Amino acid sequence: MEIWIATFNPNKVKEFRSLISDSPQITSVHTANEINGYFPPPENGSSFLENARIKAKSLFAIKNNQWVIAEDSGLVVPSLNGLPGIHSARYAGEKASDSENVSKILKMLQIRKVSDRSAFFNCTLVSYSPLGEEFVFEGQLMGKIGDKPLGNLGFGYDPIFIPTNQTQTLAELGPAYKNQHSHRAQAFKKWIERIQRNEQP
Ligand code: ITT
Repeated sequence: MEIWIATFNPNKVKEFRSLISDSPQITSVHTANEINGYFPPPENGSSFLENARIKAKSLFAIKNNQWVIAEDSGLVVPSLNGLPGIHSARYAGEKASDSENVSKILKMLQIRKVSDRSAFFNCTLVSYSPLGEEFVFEGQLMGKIGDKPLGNLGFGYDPIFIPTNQTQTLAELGPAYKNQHSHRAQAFKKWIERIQRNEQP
């Protein structure tokens, strides 16, 4: 089975490839940036689901005889009214770097004198089968925001996110931990289980 992943984020691609390496039924993996002249659609939805669907539909319009998957993900901090949420990639500005986004979270928590630093990562995955059936799965990783960035093994907000029952950030825990527990891993594993059931006679 061949799949196409509708993402331009190389860190997501790396994590998906690692998750897929445990799934022998997936024989080849392609990503949106292999398609000449294909640009990411504007993510103007108002939820993770809407944005994931926009990305999946846009790639499926071109690859409509293949399995397509897309996901929209982000960090949700309830004490900051759910921000950055669907704005995670661009929280500190249109072209913001990961470290600028991280600094903005730490600054907002400080300015607002927030004592409850609990947070979670969300991943909403939307997939289309070659027949056009839609599948939606979600994964969440609960935790809290640390006091300062620590570790260099991840991307995005990993250096400030400490999962529940852990003392280190995701960027210290590294890919083996994320592969097992992350929001993306949970959503992907639900998808692959569902697809396997579909394939059984
Ligand atoms: P695509 O839309 O091309 O997939 P993107 O980076 O724009 O790439 P999103 O719109 O889904 O993707 O935004 C996700 C952002 O949320 C991402 O850029 C990170 O800042 C953050 N994020 C998502 N998953 C994360 C993870 O596992 N670790 C750290 N930060 C994460």
